[in-house]
Amino acid sequence: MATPLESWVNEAAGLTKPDRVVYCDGSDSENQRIIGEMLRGGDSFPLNEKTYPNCYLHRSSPNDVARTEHLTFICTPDKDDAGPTNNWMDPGGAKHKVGALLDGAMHGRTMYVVPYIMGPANSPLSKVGVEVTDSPYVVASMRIMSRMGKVAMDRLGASSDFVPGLHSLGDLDPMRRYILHFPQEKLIWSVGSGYGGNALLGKKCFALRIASYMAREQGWMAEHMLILGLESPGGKVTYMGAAFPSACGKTNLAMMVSVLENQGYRVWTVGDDIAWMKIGDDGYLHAINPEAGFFGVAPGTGLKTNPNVMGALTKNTLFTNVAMTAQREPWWEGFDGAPPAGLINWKGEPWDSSKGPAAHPNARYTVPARQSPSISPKWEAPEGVPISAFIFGGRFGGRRARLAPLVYESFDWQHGVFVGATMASETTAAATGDVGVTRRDPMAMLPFCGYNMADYFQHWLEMGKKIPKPPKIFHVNWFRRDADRKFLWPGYGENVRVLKWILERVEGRGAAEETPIGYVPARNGLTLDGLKISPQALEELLKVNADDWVQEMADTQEFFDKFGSRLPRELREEHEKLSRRFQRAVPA
Ligand code: GTP
Ligand code: SPV
Ligand code: MN
Repeated sequence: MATPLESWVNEAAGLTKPDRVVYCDGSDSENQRIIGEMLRGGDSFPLNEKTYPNCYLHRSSPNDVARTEHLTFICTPDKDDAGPTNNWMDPGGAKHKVGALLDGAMHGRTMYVVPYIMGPANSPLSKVGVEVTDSPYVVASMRIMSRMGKVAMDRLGASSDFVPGLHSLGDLDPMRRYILHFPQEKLIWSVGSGYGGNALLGKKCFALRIASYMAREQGWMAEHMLILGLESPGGKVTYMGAAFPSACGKTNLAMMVSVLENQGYRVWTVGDDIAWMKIGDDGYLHAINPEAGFFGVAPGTGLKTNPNVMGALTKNTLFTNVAMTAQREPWWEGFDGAPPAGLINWKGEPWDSSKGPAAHPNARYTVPARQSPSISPKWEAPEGVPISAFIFGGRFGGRRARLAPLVYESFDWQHGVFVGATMASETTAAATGDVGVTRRDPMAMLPFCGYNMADYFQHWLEMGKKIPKPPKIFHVNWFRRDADRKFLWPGYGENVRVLKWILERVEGRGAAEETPIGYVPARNGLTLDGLKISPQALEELLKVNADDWVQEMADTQEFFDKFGSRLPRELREEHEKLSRRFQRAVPA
């Protein structure tokens, strides 16, 4: 008798018609064969074996360098269950249309069957997925990003409790590219892309879109959040989850080298992108990182801004769409210093400055998490880590660049949900389309929520009532600019100063000042020793401009109206409370 896994694989093979089917066990010898296949494909290259052992450069198709949100669909029988922020297709229609593209798509190719666990192998919070794919690059990436192969087979056994994902490169034509999610069936189909979140189906497709749907059904949370532990003098570690939209600083914050290390404040990395959280026996929300690796943005990450990341990347790393030096070493804008002579750009051409950036702005590294010098001793704890604070944030342009102060604390959980729900951020190179356009991105989940966002808000509100010791909720803005458009805050390792204030607020200390939007640090609240920042810049960073917020509240109204009567009443209530607080603060 075939197991449920085998039955599904046979069905997928029947549709895509590969020449052969290979079940992956995750072993080193198998990995060597997969890498060999990847190199034979012609778009991957070994890097310098002395300085970057077991590292490879992969160049994806130039039209396939980022997630494609307009080609990503939630397929539910009722369109309203996908909601106004998702693209929707009827499940039957979607299978008919995309089934035609998958029909025979693997002809002449190998179908790899990749069983994987999202989460530590021995954690009750973890879940099994199975991806079939015709891309050896995807297999090699999944081996870094998840617990893959035998360990997953052992956990699954003959059970049908797994999330199947069918992936084919197809012909890589964006006209024939679809990323489909069937949340009720817990099924994923992806065709026409070999890049990142479109193709490594355990990440955004399963761990966020399908998992967010499961989480609401089952009373837990799947969030686009890094997880970090802040160690304070004496060795106590306080865990925080932070949701920033794509390419807005999660990996960098999670792996930060603290400038306050000599005072005993140090950051430990549990996860850099996704958190699965469940209420623990101790009343805290406990988080695990479902991933085993980091798929991080390369440009802007350098020896000065983030030595921890750079230290992790010198072995066993796959680089995608970075530039390569004459010594066959990876390079990108922000690496360290000026571009070296003899660079080959991400497209494989000799580079000069007339050709634009040498690395693609969404160039990435795929690295095992355990290689980070900052990896937390608790990063694979089966029970997860207790979360004391949630932090929302983003990258802001235009008027918004001076809207949110460097940091503020919400009044309570319900207000915190409002703060997350009304988040906005600039679009980045992580997805195709215009960069720098400010849009609403609630809880950084706009591209990743597998169901109606209004119901997602409701789920957050309900979780708040159920968690005996709920995290306090904060909002940060590392990207506030002055009149000359220069960043007012140095960011990166200096962000620990803000984390320290957050920790103090969690512990009921920390000097704060009440404003209509929440608590901001009092003038003496932030630890600023050793930082050169002018009193004016600090004033500007912490300012709450009433005029800007009045405009913001009108925008919020418009955004909320999209959800009609499905929007939770509590969010309208918070909106009204906010405007009353401003009226009180600035009497007409
Ligand atoms: P995804 O993997 O797409 O979800 O992105 P992410 O949120 O992990 O973003 P990441 O940390 O990779 O940062 C993306 C970009 O923001 C990089 O170019 C960083 O250099 C830049 N960045 C990160 N942190 C800071 C900061 O504190 N200040 C400034 N100015 N830039 C930052
Ligand atoms: C993001 O875009 O939020 C990422 C990168 O983490 S990707 O895996 O491509 O979605
Ligand atoms: Mn992400």
